[in-house]
Amino acid sequence: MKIAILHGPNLDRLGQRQPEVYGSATLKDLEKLIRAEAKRLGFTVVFFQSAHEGALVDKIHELTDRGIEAFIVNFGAYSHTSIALRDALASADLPAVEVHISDIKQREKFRHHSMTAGACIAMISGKGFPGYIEALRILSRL
Ligand code: CA2
Repeated sequence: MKIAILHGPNLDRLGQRQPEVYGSATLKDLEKLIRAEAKRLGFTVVFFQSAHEGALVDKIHELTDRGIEAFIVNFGAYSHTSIALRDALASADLPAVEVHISDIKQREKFRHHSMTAGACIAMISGKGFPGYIEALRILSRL
């Protein structure tokens, strides 16, 4: 299975600030962890991060047209607001799992709802980096 892991704004800053919320490891460390588990499961993974909503929309369409088979997404703050990203995932019509490193339900009220999770088969929140491993395993069972 070919899976794309998409990250939204500020996630490229992981490990640099707020370690009490997001831990002290970097996005590169996270990619390494995901790659190792993906290899065990026989998955091919591609990574993309952008601070731009439209760039994420374009990437979902581009990857879909090139035959990607599933998505793992953490759109960061856009998760809470973006109908465009939700529509892009829905139009791809592929299994997607949303991951949040922090527990969005235990944080500020404006983070409690995810707009984009409605286009996903599952949402994992508050489990740190292992949440991405859980997402891979969910996809491996499909
Ligand atoms: O918990 C998550 O994974 C979030 O998607 C992270 C987003 C946040 O807006 C969501 O509500 C929950 C923000 C990522 C910001 O990452 C930072 C990394 C280093 C320093 C500061 C922020």
